[in-house]
Amino acid sequence: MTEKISFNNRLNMLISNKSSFLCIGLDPDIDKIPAHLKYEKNPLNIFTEKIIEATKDLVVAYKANMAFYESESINGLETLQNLCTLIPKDVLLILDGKRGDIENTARKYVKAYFSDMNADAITINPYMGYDSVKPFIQDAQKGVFILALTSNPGANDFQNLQVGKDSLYQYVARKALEWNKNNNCGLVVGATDMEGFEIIRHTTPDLPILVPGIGAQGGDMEKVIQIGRDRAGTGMLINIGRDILYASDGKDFAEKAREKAQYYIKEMTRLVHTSWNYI
Ligand code: OMP
Repeated sequence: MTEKISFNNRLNMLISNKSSFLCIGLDPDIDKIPAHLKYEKNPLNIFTEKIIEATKDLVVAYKANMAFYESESINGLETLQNLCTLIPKDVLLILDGKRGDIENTARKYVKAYFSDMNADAITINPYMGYDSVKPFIQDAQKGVFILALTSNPGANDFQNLQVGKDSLYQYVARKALEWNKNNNCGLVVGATDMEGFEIIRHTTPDLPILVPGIGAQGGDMEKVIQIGRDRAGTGMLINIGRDILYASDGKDFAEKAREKAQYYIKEMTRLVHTSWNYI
């Protein structure tokens, strides 16, 4: 019988055991994958398989962004289904769909992602409120990462608005704390607004944070390592997509992706040792 452990505890155990925060973003773009693969029946699938094969012993998690699969019709959906079977037991699979809908619909997402595809966690958009989030957080073993402060320019349109004394993103972070009764809620906080990041970390000292924005989007990894960890020195996944996936556009793409992933892990370890835990 497998031991039941909450998503957040499992995540933190894996981070500790692997001494790494690396989450590779599986965002395979048909226009960016190496040219020699384009003659294959399903180029996306081969690319995804090779990247997973080359990096699966290095990562804590993969985050597969649904858009890159859904945009390739049947080939994309087959690739997504296949990739869900390729993830080792000691690696987490996060499906990134940023879902959020009425409860009746949310239950269908739960079935699709948590039961059928066996993902460990998903990203959700909290805009529709608690009843839209509730179905995703019933099973303690399955986690959610709730959008709080995103890395895109439009983050400023709503997320920085004042709600009483808080910014909206801080209010969302407080809500996530309230919803974390099963120890399976985390937040998405981009690496592009470090002031906001720090406020969120102080508001929720122990919630896991999924951090996009390092690599292609130019986020500051040193600062993220300095302020992003929880009080135990865990509680954070740093997602890197394009900078690893497209490390080479030649036949050595998987090997080069592995080297890039190794570079990031080394860099994370170095920064952990040269920075101090801020909380
Ligand atoms: P790279 O910029 O290629 O490393 O990929 C970033 C990934 O994180 C993409 O899948 C984005 O859709 C996603 N993302 C952001 O870039 N910014 C955010 O604020 C939130 C996400 C996300 O929820 O994953």
